[in-house]
Amino acid sequence: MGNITFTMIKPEAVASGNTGAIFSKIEEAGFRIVALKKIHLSAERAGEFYEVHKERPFYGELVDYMSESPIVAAILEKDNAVLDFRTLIGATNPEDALEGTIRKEFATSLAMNAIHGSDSDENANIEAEFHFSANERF
Ligand code: FUP
Repeated sequence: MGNITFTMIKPEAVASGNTGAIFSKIEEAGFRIVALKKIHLSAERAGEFYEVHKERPFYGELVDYMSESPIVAAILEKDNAVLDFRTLIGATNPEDALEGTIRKEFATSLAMNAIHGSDSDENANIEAEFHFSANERF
């Protein structure tokens, strides 16, 4: 069993029909899907998820955006999952994302950057537990 990371396909990428294409890239890169679901976050749940950014100027916009329509959440497993997944998705701002990364191909702006990836093993576990119970993981 490798390490885990947590991801969300964000509202604009789900709404534009790119969920399957993004998961193809994720599986081709060697990640195993441990848990998967489509959910519409309430503003309260989205706010809780991004609590670390509460004082940042973009927090309100981020919460509105993440709760505007459904997301697809997943737990992924692979050796070195957190860092390898951050490499696969690319820089937070799609203008800085390298060719071949998910954000380069699917993100539309810094705010609407198509996908989330945990930034540490500790946060991967916190975020996975935020969205999935033990009996939803396989
Ligand atoms: P990342 O770890 O790459 O998801 O990026 P951050 O945790 O720094 O930011 C979380 C989300 O806030 C980003 F995915 C997009 C949004 N954001 C903005 O809208 N404006 C900013 O200046 C920075 C981040």
